[in-house]
Amino acid sequence: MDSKARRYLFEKAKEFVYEAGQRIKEQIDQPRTIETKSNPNDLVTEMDQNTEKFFAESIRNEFPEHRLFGEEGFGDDIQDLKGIVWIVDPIDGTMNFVHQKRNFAISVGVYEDGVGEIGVIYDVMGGALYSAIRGEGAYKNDLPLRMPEKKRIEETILALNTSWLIPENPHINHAGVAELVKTIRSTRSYGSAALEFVYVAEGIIDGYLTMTLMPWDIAAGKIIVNEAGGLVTTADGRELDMLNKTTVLASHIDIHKEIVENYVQLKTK
Ligand code: 2AM
Ligand code: CA
Repeated sequence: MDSKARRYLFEKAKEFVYEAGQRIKEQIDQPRTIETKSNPNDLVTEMDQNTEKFFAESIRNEFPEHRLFGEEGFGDDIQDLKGIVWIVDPIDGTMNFVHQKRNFAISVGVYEDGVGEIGVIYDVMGGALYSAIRGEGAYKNDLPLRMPEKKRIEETILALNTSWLIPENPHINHAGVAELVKTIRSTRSYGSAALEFVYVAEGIIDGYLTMTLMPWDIAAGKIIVNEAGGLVTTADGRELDMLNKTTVLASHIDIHKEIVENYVQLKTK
């Protein structure tokens, strides 16, 4: 895709995201229909579904040759990333959406032949639109995002769920995570992967370590963190798989290798 086509796609992605966000805001205080998916804490509402339907209709109208890879199943059956694929999470942080009515995001990544071209993450209630075009930098609204020049592990704030500190967790050796928590300055848990990515890009936290994300949780965030100068891999330092469930370490470049080599021991290794 040439730069003009990419710019047009970017403008359309932002237009869809703003409109979807407006619809969510208008209905934020309406009663919710809440169902559960993979487990009793994996929530979905009619708003997640309606928002994804809106993206499916908008993309099919404007770009009939593009495909949609969405969390709620209104997209295409995606087995590969050939051509242009929109990877969409209509509401990232559904638990926050339901319980807190804030701290959730719409996440849209556009990939061409597997390469991330455009990332848009909208903090709907906070009113911040984070975005990036490959090679053109990352932005929060109109302000360029740049991570700090240098970062030492002792001065790191890391986004992390406490579940990785429970010995029985099936993914990571909890003792390594506990050592990491003791070493760094502090942890945070925001409950929305998309927001955790953009906070890394913004430099208000320095890393995000997690074990079970899906492509729609990470597609846009990866592009935005990369464009802000950060590194995004699996928790053991490999390239991300944008088709399957994955571990993730998104962080400042100075601390990435140290976290992978000294603290992460995956149980599946
Ligand atoms: P969601 O709200 O779109 O489901 C919470 O720590 C973060 O992890 C959220 O971004 C949430 O996205 C994501 N998440 C929660 N359960 C998940 C699951 N079973 N698989 C993948 N991602 C999940
Ligand atoms: Ca979601």
